[in-house]
Amino acid sequence: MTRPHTHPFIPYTPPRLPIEEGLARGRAFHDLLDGRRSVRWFSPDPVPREAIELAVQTANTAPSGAHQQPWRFVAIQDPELKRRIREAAEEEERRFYHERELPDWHAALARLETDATKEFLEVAPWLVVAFAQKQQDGKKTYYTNESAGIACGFLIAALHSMGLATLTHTPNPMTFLTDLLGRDGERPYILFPVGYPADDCEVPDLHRKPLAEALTFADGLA
Ligand code: IYR
Repeated sequence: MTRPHTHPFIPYTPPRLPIEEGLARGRAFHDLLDGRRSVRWFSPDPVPREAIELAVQTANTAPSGAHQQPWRFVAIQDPELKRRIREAAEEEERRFYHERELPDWHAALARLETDATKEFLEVAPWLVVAFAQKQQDGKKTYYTNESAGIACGFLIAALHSMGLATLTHTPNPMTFLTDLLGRDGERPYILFPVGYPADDCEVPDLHRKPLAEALTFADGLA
């Protein structure tokens, strides 16, 4: 077929999998991701730079609004910088937990037993901070948050596939990261500690909601 393109297009014809094989791969992928949990207790064991590069390379395959790829990941292993980030994050968290009047939010978090102490920001061998680029070269980006969010999802899956753990940590507000990391004009989006879970790591006993609550087949007009 010849379509009247005004920009370069290339054929995209990935091999079609027999459906049995597709479903088997889909089940294996689900089982892999179903084994993922957000971790707050990390081992200090080192993680090679290559694992971080690979995870970000995978995040970088995410679809994005107008293909603007409005993300930037900053990877940190310097102990002094991690210490400064922990200090600033804990300052924000102390306000969040002890000064701000947010009873509903605090109640919703109770089962996670989180508090203002963020030891993992120093213990995890890497911190990876995702920034969302609201602008690029002075021009607005489109669907910035959705795009950055999808890229972060890919990052989380890539890390898990390598046996690494992470946490979608969002100190609130996290503008201190813009200053500490010198990323003017970019919005700190998620802070990911990355490493292996500690030998005595625990996670809250939480469960995925049933498929019937996550999926509705809309058979016809509502
Ligand atoms: N940023 C705080 C509070 C917090 C908020 C949500 I939403 C969570 O899912 C978990 C924690 C903290 O990191 O402790």
